[in-house]
Amino acid sequence: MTDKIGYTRKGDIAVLRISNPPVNALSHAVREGLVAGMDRAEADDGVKAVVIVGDGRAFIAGADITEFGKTPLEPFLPDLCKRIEDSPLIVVASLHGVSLGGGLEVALSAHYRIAQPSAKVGLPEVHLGLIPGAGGTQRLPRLIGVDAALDLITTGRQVKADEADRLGIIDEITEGDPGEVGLAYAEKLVASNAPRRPISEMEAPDPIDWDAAYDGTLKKGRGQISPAQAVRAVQASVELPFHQGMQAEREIFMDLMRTDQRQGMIHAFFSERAVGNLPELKGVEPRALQSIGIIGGGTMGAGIATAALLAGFNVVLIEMKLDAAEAARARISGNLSGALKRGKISELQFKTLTTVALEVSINYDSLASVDLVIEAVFEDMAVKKDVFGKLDAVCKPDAILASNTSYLDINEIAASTSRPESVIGLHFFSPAHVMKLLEVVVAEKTAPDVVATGFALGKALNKISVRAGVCDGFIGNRILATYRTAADHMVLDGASPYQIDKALVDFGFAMGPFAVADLAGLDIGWATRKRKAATRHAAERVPTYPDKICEAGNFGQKTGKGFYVYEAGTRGGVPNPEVPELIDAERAERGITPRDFTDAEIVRRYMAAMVNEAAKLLGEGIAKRPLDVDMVLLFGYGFPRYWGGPMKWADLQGLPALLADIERYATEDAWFWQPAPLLKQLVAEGRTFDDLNKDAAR
Ligand code: 3H9
Repeated sequence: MTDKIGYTRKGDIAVLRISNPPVNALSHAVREGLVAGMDRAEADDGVKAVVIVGDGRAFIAGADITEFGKTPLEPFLPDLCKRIEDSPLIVVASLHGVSLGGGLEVALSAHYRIAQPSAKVGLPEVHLGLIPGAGGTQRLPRLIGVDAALDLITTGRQVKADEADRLGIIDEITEGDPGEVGLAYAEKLVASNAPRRPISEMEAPDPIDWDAAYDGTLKKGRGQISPAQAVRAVQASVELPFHQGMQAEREIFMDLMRTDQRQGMIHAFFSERAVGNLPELKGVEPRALQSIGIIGGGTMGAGIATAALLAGFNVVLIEMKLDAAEAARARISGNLSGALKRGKISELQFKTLTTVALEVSINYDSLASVDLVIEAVFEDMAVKKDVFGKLDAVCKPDAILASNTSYLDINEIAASTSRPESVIGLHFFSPAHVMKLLEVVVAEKTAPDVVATGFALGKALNKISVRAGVCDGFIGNRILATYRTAADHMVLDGASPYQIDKALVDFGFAMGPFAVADLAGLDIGWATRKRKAATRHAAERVPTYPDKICEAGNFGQKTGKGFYVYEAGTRGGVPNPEVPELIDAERAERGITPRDFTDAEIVRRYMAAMVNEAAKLLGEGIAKRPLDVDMVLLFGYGFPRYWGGPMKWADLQGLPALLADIERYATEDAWFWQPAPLLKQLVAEGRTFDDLNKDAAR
């Protein structure tokens, strides 16, 4: 026995209690302890049944992810599951909290399962680039059939106890202490002479059209391979005897363990948790937050208001005129009725949120007692300064004043108030009640407790909050501007916007950059180009054909035409035939002979531009850690999760080769392709971006 497993006996029942905080992951010592516990129970005279139960907040959250990539140590998890299932004693798993991955697989190797009403079960391995590797793909289909098992395994979704009961995953739901409930259930089973019930001995389920299921799953995965591989493993459960199916599962599991996708997804898992954990905020208490003011009730302001209301804050929204204020209220109600329809809030909550919790006003005095104000008005420094001046005058002294600007200088905004230490950037992404990313922009004088409050707000709103420093575009939009420029250059040199979009969607992005531009509105890029024209370096290559699209009144989806043409009632657009003509004309004007680009070259240049700019940001301290950049791109820019983020992607490709490519591109355009000093340094030292993440965690 190890100290991770407690052994107690009551009558003829032995109880094995797992104690491996925080979530009882199946670390080596837990696996060893469970095997030893089974040995002891079987040797313990008179014991007829074993109850396995978890201490703390979960039964078992799965295999210990921190052990992945290291040499596996015996006993392996599939062997532990076999050891449990093969026991001559009756084995009961008593589930509470979550039973995920290997946790559910342990439960499936028990002969009976009882659960708390609040328990959740699932096989989320696909989210880590894996498949269940301890019999989940072999036992679950035998227990609940192929269709239901494939649904759970290929989506990784968690199901609550009632659904798990309906599906037949668990046998009983009983509220109470999991140890006692499990014990009582085991006593009942023993008293009624219930048989052992090994799932491996159950009949194989009926087959389905495996190739169709595989193809459909592969397509849905948008480049992610593990869900489709899970189909093949489930197929083995139908076509092979149990022990051979287990071998097939193990082979697929081990193959996936060696993939970049597994590394990328596990990087994403840990980074998602590390991103809000800033060394500079250790021991810093956030300010109290109950009520939030919002200036501006357009799409962004209304989205932020919706998110804040759903998180339980009182909201005071300020607009300039009464009709605009009422329009803002209508927008928020519209957003909230979406939440009502999806069952996220009740009718009563909807009523409370749209009336009691929300105040819409045209008078800044209504903000006198709010704890934090988020300004979401027009992107113009003079307008922002005017708003901040008014806020500074009416808000209580310790109220935090935040700007949702996406590129303006927060230092300058802060300097226009009497409380620069209480000014911060909170950059939401539209629609703000849906998008997960929040950039917390820390200005020169922002106080640590104000930064901590920004992060506390992000957490309350269920966002992934990332610390950013002040620069034009902060982390996300500054990097976007650069990789978008790389795409623009490729168009000038011979690629079409449509080939570029397709190559990047095939790489795994949710959308390509030109489709994104159409969605955001082409007028935004147009305004940025005009704004930057005065300070532009002579060597910068900026295409003019997109200006011509805008001059004709075509701003993308909202006008029905941009890079694509959008027919009413259809999703997505078809290429706008006018665009290639405009591009041809510009190439002719510039004397460019177009050349072909392969899809691989498109991806390589686009990604190289992204990584190089990110490395510059890191070198400047705008982003503190590579993982911060990764999370911005993952949660705000549709970057494929299975690559872990651009910095993880770069590590996986190898930094020396990437730097060599950037230096080669620089022979064509030395201005744009200036290698980031940090990238050169890492290559010289033989280090990776992930090494910098590790340095930061020390
Ligand atoms: C698997 O089982 C493979 C098998 O099929 C086959 C094997 C052969 N391991 O998320 P939280 C840590 S694959 C190690 O903040 P919450 C987590 O990093 C596994 N550590 O809390 C964090 O650490 P820190 C399949 C883990 O309440 C702390 O626990 N299982 C593991 O919001 C708290 O986590 C999964 O994929 C783990 N398995 O959510 C489940 N899980 O405090 C993955 C968590 O230092 N886990 N930690 O930052 C989750 O989904 C959530 O963590 C959970 C709790 C729902 C459990």
